[in-house]
Amino acid sequence: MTASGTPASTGPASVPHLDVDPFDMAFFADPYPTHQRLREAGPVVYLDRWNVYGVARYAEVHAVLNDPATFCSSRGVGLSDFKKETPWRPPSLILEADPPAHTRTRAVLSKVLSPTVMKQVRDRFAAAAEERVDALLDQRSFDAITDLAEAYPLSIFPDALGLKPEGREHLIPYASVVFNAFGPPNELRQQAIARSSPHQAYVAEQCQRDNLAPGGFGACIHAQADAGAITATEAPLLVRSLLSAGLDTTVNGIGAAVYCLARFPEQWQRLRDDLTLARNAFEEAVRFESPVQTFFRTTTREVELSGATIGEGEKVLMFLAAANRDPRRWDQPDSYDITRRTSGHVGFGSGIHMCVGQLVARLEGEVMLTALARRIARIEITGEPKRRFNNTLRGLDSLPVTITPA
Ligand code: 4IA
Repeated sequence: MTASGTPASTGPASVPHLDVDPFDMAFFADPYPTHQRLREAGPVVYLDRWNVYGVARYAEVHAVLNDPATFCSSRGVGLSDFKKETPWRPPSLILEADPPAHTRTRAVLSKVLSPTVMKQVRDRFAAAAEERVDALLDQRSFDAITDLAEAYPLSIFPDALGLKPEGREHLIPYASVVFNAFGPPNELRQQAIARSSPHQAYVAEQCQRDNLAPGGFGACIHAQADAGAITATEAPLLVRSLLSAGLDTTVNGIGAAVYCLARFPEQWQRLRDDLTLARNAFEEAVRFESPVQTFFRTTTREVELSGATIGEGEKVLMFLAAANRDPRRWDQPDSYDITRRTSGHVGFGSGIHMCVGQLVARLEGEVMLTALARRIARIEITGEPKRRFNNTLRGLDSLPVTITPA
């Protein structure tokens, strides 16, 4: 059954049907009441608007993520089923793949983004964070999204990849297309894809071996082709994964952390009193805001999930953000608490597909929050935060702040 062809009145009788659209502007503006409705309606629900199953409780989101043989990724992790529709771009060799194909590409990116590699880039990432904070202290009043959450990753990640300076303005718009494209065929997705050609052309070109500086993440991926781990044809597509997933995610993760710390001054004070909390303050922001809000899987067979029977070839929408605030799993889920035991949150996913770049994200978050907390006494929000609307990513377009030096 396709989203376009099925009357809303049909579908599975055994699960609650909801008429909510988790991809419309009203939902994005305030998803929390709907997240609660989704969790309370039952362990598995059916969303008539898009003809998909949904899971919003922690237990079911975790279960789906950890059964990749039944809930596969190779038919796409957006609404579109690659078995029925042509993908908007060639599928990712890691995100949109299942074992055994996934196992091989995953091993390559794991090696390229390993703890050893993090040790090599750490001092550079930390120095750049200090430099960014220097500039912000000169400004005093600035936009925490453009001047901090975007400016910092842009000052390190493209260089770490080995990209040339020209054309980097395509990176965030390209990622924005990627994340909108996981959603349903609404205005956001259709407009994003319609305008994607220049961004796609830029990205395809930068993935080529000759365009990636020696020593960078990109060159390391191509070196894995020499070692026989992947083919020379696969290497550019794996570089594309870093360009797709490596920048806008950390922009929204750092943006989330700053937005949390600006709204909850007592947490900011705790961080200032103990800078070793920086890494967990970032992790808690990923749980609390869940920059990546949702993802789909597709069933490979009929399956029973918490009493609901789901047929083969059905899309299942996982509400990562709702699972990360499920009161069945978390104490005071709606509090931002930098000393919380955050492990087990699904903001980076879970299981075999869990974020392969998580060490890069955590490194950026940790060194930036450390640099901020060391030198800034107060962060005040001085204007209306403006939301950025995307089918998958949650974050702000603008967050006007004024800082007071320590
Ligand atoms: C890829 C889930 C998100 C962070 C993501 C987006 C794109 C890709 C991977 C992950 O293109 O491989």
